[in-house]
Amino acid sequence: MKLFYAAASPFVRKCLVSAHELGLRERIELVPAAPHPVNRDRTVVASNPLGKIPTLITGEGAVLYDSRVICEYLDALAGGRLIPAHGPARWRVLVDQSLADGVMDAAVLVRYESAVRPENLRWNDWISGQLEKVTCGLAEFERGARGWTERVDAGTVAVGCALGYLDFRFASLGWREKCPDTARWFERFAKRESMVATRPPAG
Ligand SMILES: N[C@@H](CCC(=O)N[C@@H](CS)C(=O)NCC(=O)O)C(=O)O
Repeated sequence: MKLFYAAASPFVRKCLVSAHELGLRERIELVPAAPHPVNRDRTVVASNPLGKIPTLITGEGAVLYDSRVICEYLDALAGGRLIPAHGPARWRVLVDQSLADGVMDAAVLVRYESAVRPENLRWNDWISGQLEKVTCGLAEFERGARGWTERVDAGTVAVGCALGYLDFRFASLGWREKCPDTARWFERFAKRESMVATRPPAG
C-alpha cells in the first residue's frame, strides 16, 4: 500500500497510528506529498481530485480517502479491532472520531488562515470562530476523558492525534489547564509506541 504523506498532518498521523496499532505499518510505503489549498500538489490530485492527504493506494490499486475511510479500511484488513462492529460502542467510537476530526479540521483551517493566507486578506473573526470550535471540542473531550482509560480505538486514536496537533501548532493555547482529565489521559496515551513513532517534527 502507498500513503501520500506529510509528517505534520494530523489526519495522516491518525492513519499511521491506526496502522501501527493494527500491526500493518510495515505494509505501508510513505510517499511524501506537499498538500496546499492553493498550490495543489498535482501528484496527489492525479489520484485524489481533492488533492488532500491522507490518500491511500491499496495493494489492489484502489484509491481511498479521506482519513476515516482509510482507517476503516485498515481496520477491516486487520479484522476489526479499532471500530466496534455494532451496538452503542460503535456509535460512541465513531462520534468521538468525528469530534476529534472536527477539532483537527478547525485547527488546520486556523493554521492556513494565519500561515498561508496573505496577511492583508486575513480575517480575525473567522480565526476566532474556528478556535472556538477547538475550545468547545476540548470541553467535550474533558467530559469524556475519564471513560477512556482502557480504550484504544478509532475514537481515542483521533483524539490523541488532535491533541498532538494542538501541542505541535498551538502550544500557546495551553489546553491542559482547563482540561486536567484529558491531559492525564493524553500523558499516558502519547507514550504508546504508535504515538511516539508518528510524532510530528519539532517546530
Ligand atoms: N477530511 C480530511 C481532511 C484532510 C486534510 O485536511 N488534509 C490536509 C493536510 S492536514 C490537506 O491535505 N490540505 C490540502 C488542502 O486543503 O487542499 C481527512 O479526514 O482526511
